[in-house]
Amino acid sequence: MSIGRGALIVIEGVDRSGKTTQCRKLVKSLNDRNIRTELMNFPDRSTLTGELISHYLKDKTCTLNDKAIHLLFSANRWENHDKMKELLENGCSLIVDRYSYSGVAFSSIKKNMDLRWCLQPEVGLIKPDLVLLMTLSDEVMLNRPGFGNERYENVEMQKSVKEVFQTFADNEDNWKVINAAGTIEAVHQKLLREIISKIEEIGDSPLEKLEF
Ligand code: FDM
Repeated sequence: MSIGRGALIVIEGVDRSGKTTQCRKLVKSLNDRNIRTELMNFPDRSTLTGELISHYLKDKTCTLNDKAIHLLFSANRWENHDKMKELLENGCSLIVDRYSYSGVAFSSIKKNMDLRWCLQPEVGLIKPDLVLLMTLSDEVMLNRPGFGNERYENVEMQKSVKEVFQTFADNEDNWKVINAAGTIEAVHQKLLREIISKIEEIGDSPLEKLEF
């Protein structure tokens, strides 16, 4: 398929919804169809801010002001902004495992954190062409194999994050909800269909910036 610019596709969802597995499969399927695609994920732990973030997530005794860690997650995206723009402008699509919306969701549910404040550092980043929200009922989410050991990997936090994601899905024009309860292959096919149709639709339209 020949396209102008690449598409920015973001996959969001709670832990255990299968995001990471699906992102990898999507990149492979798109490349197999000659749609040049790369995988990215946030937080990108390979950068300087990513190392700090990874330390914060792994070491629950690490105390860091909630606004400071929020800005670090955002800075981690800004660090990758120019590279993303260049790849997209050169016709490479990106499948991104978490983006600004995870940033806003995980921070804004904390005590004394204001949603509007959390949105601001994200303004101006590249707006995804499509955000696919992988949803699971609480029941299915709780029956999937256990959480890891990092900060935020607990049921209460995941339930609250799920609500913020749903609010985005209800209000943002670029969101689509995908039920993640099926088999890996069935969910993959649903996601792939949405992405291919979006890539066909965007053609050479200019990249847009996030605004809230
Ligand atoms: N997370 C992720 C945030 O709190 N803010 C962000 O901006 C992003 C991108 O980091 F609990 C949280 C979500 C998750 C944790 O993410 C690590 P991965 O996908 O499990 O590595």
